[in-house]
Amino acid sequence: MNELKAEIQDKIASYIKLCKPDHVVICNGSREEYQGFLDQMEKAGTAKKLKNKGCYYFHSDPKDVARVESCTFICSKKKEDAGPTNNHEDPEVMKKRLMGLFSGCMQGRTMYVVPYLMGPEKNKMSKVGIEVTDSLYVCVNMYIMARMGTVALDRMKEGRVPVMGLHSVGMPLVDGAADVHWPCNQEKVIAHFPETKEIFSFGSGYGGNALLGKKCFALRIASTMAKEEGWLAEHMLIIGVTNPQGKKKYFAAAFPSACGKTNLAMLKPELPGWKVECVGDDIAWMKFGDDGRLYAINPENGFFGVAPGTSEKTNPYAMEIIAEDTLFTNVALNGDDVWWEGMSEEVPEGLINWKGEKHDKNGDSPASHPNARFTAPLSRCPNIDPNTYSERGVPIEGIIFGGRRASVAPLVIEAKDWTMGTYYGASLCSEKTAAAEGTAGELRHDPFAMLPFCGYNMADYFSHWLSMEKQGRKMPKIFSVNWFRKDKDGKFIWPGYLENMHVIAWMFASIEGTVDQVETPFGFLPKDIPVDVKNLKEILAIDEKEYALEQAKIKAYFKETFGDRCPKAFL
Ligand code: TSX
Ligand code: MN
Repeated sequence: MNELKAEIQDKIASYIKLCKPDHVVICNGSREEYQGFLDQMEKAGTAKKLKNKGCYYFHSDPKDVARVESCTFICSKKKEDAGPTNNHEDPEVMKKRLMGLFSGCMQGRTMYVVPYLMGPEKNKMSKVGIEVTDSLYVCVNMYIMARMGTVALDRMKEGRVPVMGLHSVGMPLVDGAADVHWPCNQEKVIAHFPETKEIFSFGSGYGGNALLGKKCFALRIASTMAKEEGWLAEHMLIIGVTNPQGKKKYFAAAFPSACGKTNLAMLKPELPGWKVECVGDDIAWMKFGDDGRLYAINPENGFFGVAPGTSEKTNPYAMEIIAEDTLFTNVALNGDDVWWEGMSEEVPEGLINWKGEKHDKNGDSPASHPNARFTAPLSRCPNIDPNTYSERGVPIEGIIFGGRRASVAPLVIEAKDWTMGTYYGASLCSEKTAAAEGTAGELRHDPFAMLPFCGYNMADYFSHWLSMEKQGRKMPKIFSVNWFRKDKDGKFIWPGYLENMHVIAWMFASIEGTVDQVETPFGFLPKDIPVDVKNLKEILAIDEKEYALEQAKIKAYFKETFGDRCPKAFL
């Protein structure tokens, strides 16, 4: 730490003075340190060692189970710079509130200083951060999800400036008070300062609220950096696809939640001769190279995936990944093993649910929390792409936007140009499923699947995407897909899962220029996809009248939400 620039040391000293921890530990990111942290938590009873090698179980406070969007703020000087889709707070007002919350918040606890690198060690796009936290759970998860310790400190010594983040669970232990198994605070604040590139997170120990390298840095802060520096920070998976002739192309894809993004990232194709390899399942940083091609990296070093629904059938590679060296949070316990809804048809006897109680098989509540997670190293992925750690990144030739749509949206449609493709991204939406929240079938807009993750005005983000097209650049082709069309009886028409390979193969061939297409005003449709699916014709075509009507609704949403700041090309 002593080798670090004075400003960084001063900042950490100011965090110490504010939070008043009993001890301070600078993390080196070694395997031994990681194991030591796990042993410490096992001893304290906050982690349970599982049957499988290197696997541990954690469960949270029932009031701290997911990201808290209503407590997430973009603190830019001007409200318009946060835009209509973000919560905004004045930086001075928020700093004052934070000083109050963080004051003495680490008494009786240890402060861990976690230096980390987002992106492969040798890649120029990679960036450094420091997360200061009072949570060991955060430290072990950061060890898996980012490159932690010396590798990041070395970059900082070379002069790279870290994004600073201060995190506290918000439960000081005063007068020798005993700790609880999952400390947190009723009051939660996740505050981002895009102008000074700082993050403050208070009150939650869970996932995206607490692992600051992920959503806070790699999406919200990185998207503002990307705007300033002319690149893209996106909520996208990255896959490499090889055809039977041995030709390879990379795709990046954005889906709103509950569309099976992780399943697609780990696709195990059954189409003869085709290969899919995984670079990442959640975040892509992309930048045009000197050769005019768009290069992408996965800034993360692990998977923080939703466990329920993951099985040998839906995602065989994920099941292999989580067999060792994996941390589980809020899943059900099956003896010294884990279980979740969807893992097997049969519910095992004698489960302990995610709250730590005996599971009632005949009751209404699930054994695992619907947002239960696995944290596993990227390197455990059986189909990890060999270029995942490359110096250049991987060249993206196709960008995919997908939504969950029972009607209107076809299986796949290709944009005629970059502007139309950008419009596809901006129009991303899923249908509301629960009848409780508004009308089922009503559209829930989630532009670029970035609604909770864009660190600045979403309308400016649209303009930034449009501005990516320049002379001499080889623009990727852009596609929109929908695995979720239903027939008159409410049954899914497309089999999905492994069969999605047929759609990827069609997109691949389209980039090669070797498929027949049908031109419509809204993009190019496949003339045919060689696969035996009942009612296939119904999802390959669009009803132009119905489609035009929906476009009018989407444009009305743009106008109403973004007003004059919305790019004219979209209206
Ligand atoms: O992940 C999914 N994918 C992508 C896979 C690479 N899911 C799960 C979504 C929730 C996370 C899907 N669900 C997919 C899909 O392509 N398609 C569907 C809808 C569907 C569900 C079941 C069947 C068919 C389609 N089949 C039977 O029930 C037999
Ligand atoms: Mn995500």
